[in-house]
Amino acid sequence: PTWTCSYRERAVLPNTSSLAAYLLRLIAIKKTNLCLSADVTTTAELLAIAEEVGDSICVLKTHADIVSDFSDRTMKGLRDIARRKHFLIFEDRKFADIGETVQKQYTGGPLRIARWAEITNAHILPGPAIVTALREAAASTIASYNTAVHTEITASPPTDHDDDHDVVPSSTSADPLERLDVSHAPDRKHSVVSISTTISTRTESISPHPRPDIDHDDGADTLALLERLGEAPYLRSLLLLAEMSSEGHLLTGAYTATCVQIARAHRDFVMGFIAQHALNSEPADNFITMSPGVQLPPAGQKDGKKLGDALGQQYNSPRKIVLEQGCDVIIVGRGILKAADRREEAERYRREGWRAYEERVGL
Ligand code: S5P
Repeated sequence: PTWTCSYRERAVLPNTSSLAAYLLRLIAIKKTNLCLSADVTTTAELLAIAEEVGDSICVLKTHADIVSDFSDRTMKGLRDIARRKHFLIFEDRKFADIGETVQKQYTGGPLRIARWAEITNAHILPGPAIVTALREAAASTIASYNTAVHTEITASPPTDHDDDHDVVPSSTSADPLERLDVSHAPDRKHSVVSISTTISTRTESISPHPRPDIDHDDGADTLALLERLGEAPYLRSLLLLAEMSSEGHLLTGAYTATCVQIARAHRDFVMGFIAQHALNSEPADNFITMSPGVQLPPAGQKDGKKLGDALGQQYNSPRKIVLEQGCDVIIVGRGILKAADRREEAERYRREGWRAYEERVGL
C-alpha cells in the first residue's frame, strides 16, 4: 500500500510514529534516501565523514563500539553536526538480550546510546519484551530530561526571561540533550532561558499531526522548516532486524513474519525494519524499511552481477533495493567510505537512490 506513496504523503498517514513522520519529511525536503554507514574507528574520522557527507544523507549510522576513543566529545560532536546538517543518528547496536540487560546496554555503559542516537535496532530473538524494555528505557531517558529541565527551571531564581517562552533560541545554543545533566550547565541563567524555549518548541514538534506548512519545501522555506522541526533529538525509535544482507542468514520466513507482527503491536516505538524488501502489507502499515548491503556496481560492470565481500556480505544496487524491492532508505558503508572523493560518491548514491524512488512512485 505504501509502495507508490511519496515520502511526503506517508509522513501524514495515521499510525506513523512522530520520529518516522519527521524522518519522512526530512527525506522529502533534503531529497535524499541515503544513510551513510560510518564504520570508522576514531572520533576524528567519524566527525570528519559526518561533516563531509552530512548534506547528502538523511541518516548517519554508527557502530559506536568500534570507535576506539568514543567519549562525550564524540556524542556532542555528532549531535552538533546532525543539528546543523539535518540528519538523524542511528546507532546500529543490534540488541539481542533479555529486557533487563538491554535497558542497561541502551542507557548506560560508556556509550549511553539512548542519549545521543534517535534510532537504534534490535533482533527479536529473545521475544517481544526486548521492544517493550527498550521503549521503557527510551521513555525514561526523555522523562529524566524533562524532570531535569523542570527542576532547573523551578529551582532557579526568576529572571526577566523566565516566562517568555517565545524567545527564539540562538543558532549557536548547545544541543538541549547536553543539558540532561544540568549540573554541567555552565551558566544557569542562560540555560533556563534556552531550556524553556526548547520546551515550548518541542511540545509542538512532538505532536503526531504535522503542521500544514510542511508542504512548502521549496527555496528558503526548506531549511527554515527543518529548523523549526529541529527538535527530533527528543524522539526515540527502534528498527527491528527482519532480514539481513549476509549470505546464509537465518532471518527468513516465519521469523520475518513474526518480526512484522511484533512491530505492528508497537507502532508507537517501532518505526520500521532493517530488511531487504518492503514489509508493509496491511493497509495500516507504514513502516520504514532501511536496507544495508548496497553498492553501485564498479564502472563498466552491468547491474545484476553478484557483488559481495570475502566475509559473507552481499550487495544490491540502490535501484534494485528501492525500485524493485520497495525499500525506503539505502544504507551504504564501504561504497562511499572507500571512494577517493567521498562527498562526490555520496552524492552519486543519493542521486541513484532518489531516481529509483521517483521512478517507483511515478514522479
Ligand atoms: O543485514 C545487515 C544489517 C546491517 S545493520 N547487513 C549489514 O551489512 N548491516 C550493517 O550495514 C553492517 O553492520 C555495516 O555497518 C553496514 C554495511 O556496510 P558496507 O560497508 O557493507 O556497506
